Amino acid sequence: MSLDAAAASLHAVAARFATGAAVATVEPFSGPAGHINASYIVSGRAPRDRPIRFFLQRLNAHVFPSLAELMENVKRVTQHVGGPLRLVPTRGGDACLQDEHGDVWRLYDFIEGAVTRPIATAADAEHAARAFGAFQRALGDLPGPRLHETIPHFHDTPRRLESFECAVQRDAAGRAAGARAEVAEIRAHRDLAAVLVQAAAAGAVPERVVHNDAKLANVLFDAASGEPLCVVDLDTVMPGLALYDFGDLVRSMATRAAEDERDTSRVRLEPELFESIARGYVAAMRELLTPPERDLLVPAAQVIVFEQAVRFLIDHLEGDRYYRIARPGHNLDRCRTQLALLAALLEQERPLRRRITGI
Ligand code: GN1
Ligand code: MG
Repeated sequence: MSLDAAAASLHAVAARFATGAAVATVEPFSGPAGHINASYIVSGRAPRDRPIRFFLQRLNAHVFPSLAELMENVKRVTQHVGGPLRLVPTRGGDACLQDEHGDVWRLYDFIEGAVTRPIATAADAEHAARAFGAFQRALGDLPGPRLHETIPHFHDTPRRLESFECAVQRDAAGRAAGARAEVAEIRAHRDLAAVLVQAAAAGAVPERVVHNDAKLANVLFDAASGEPLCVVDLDTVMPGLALYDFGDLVRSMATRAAEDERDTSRVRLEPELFESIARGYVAAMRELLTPPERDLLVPAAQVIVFEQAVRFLIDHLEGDRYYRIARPGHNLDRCRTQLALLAALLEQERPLRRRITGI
């Protein structure tokens, strides 16, 4: 498709939503928009010539088996939680639309004056952890039916490990030899995989509606006040364990290194950041958090970081088909960062546990 044709079809997609505005431009979103969907900013004019913007996304049909079910979840969750994250329906009243190529699109109000944080300060970490805790709390009384599993077995770490062994055997992109050290390191930590699924199977920790991608980049902060505005990226909100979200909070905020830092010597675990995360999360969850969940907070961080290392390495071995990359070896760098963080979480387990006891 030529550039002009591409622009015209984006424009046509945006015009099919009930924005109440005349669409002027649709441009690729330049901010951090995740590794999975494609995001655009729609600018237009509302009545009385007021400028107005929207956030348009083309959903990734390779990653999510049923986009209709996914959108059913997102609609229910945004309506139940309230706040600034609002879907704009199509002119026909649907939550999303399918274009003539079969691509599925959704539109949100653009949240003006919001920023994400690439790296957390202690205050950000506490705020973001509180926001995710409050999100889980808000969804504690979501009326039935049970939400759809938008990606089945999403945090089934043992299953991820099996896929990893298959990816190593198949070596589809011919990269296994170049990742020998990482493959060995993952195998050395394989016992971690069962920790959370076993706790769940034994009935020690309850199923809840959780976010499942509780990373720092998925919290919008008010640019002026620094307060969190809302959590975003609700594609994986579904039944799961509170501990999955706590694990991702630690994964994304307890270090000042970026997820794709190339220099792993910079991937340090900051105990004060960890403590801020735990304080914010525990404060927001209050009595909802059971003693067994509390006991598993540190192991959960280890498991989720391990799982993410596994997932990045699978994608590297399979030729970067899942996560969008910006450079060769990107997923291998991401895997190494997770492994460095995992090593620190294992080494500092006792002092981290003490910090939780002190909260
Ligand atoms: C993906 O969509 P995005 O970039 O926020 C992924 C998460 C990973 C995360 C790692 C549906 O999230 O599970 O933890 O990348 N989402 C999906 O940064 O696989
Ligand atoms: Mg996502």
